[in-house]
Amino acid sequence: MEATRSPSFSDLVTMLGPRIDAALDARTALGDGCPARLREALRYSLLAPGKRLRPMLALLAAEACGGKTDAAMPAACAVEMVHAYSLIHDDLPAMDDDDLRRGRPTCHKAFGEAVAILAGDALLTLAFEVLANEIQPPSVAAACCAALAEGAGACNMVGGQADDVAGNYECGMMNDECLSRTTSVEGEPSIHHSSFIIHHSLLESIHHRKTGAMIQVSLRLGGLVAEADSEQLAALDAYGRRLGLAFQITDDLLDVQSTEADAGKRVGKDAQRGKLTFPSLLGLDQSTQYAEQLIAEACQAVGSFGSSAEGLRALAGYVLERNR
Ligand code: GRG
Repeated sequence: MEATRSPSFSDLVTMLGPRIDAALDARTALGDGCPARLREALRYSLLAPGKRLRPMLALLAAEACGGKTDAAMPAACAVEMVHAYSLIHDDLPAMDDDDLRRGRPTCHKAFGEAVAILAGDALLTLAFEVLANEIQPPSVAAACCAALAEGAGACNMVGGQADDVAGNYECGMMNDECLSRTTSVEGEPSIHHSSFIIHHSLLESIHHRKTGAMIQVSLRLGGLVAEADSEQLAALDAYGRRLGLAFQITDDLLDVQSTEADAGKRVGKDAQRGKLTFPSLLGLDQSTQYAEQLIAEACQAVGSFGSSAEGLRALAGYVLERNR
């Protein structure tokens, strides 16, 4: 980091992006048993020009907690591998049915559905292989595997996706199970009588699980590698929870306001499908204000780290400004 001024997001991308890409490249050379087409497909999606936010969060969290970014690189690779798998599967005809991702044809468009499903499966399993083999000491590797499994699993990313796919945003489709696991940002119980609050809480619950949990676990892995104490981990969690929600709000806003060329993926699909989103619930201005409030709170949450969290603050600022 430069001593004279705080890094901007583009400084972070310049410093960390090529290191992350090289680390992902090296870990997907894969041995003789891997069919060439499977290797090609998983590398096609993983190495495509994504923003690398989750790996950056893992590295920056390690740095904030006094650790070395080199030590956190396997964790950074693991979260990007899980993220890339989730994008490949999300784009499949059975889910979001998308043709464009990261500015390129989606994996199944380029390689066919069967290879795309298997490329996602391979990335998911490779993530855990990388953590188990490369994180030291073994007790920290085990903690990282458990945390990533929890963040990516049935109660978080997969569960949020399942509710999303099932259309469980609709009031009429909400059942007791859905309501009982609905929580607010502060984690308070939220069985409310107002339909607005129910919709708002349910929307946050789905997005927290589908998108936010992977953002939160990226930070947690960085903290675990740096052997952060429980206070530091709690601060990273608080930052991540708010960043994840703000990230989703800006994703919803981009779906309304961006172009396919800028976003590198199809836009306008939420409205087309009549999906409940932050802009449809709160309107554009209030959604923007809410995202700004969450980012301010996220930055406050890591205030106690001082200058070692400059990178986390720069990344939080970028989430508000991003155009893709
Ligand atoms: C298939 C189990 C399973 C889960 C899918 C990631 C996901 C869950 C769905 C993607 C749908 C989507 C567009 C969600 C909104 C937020 C999100 C995850 C956007 C994509 O992440 P970015 O913007 O993408 O960080 P890049 O390509 O930059 O890495």
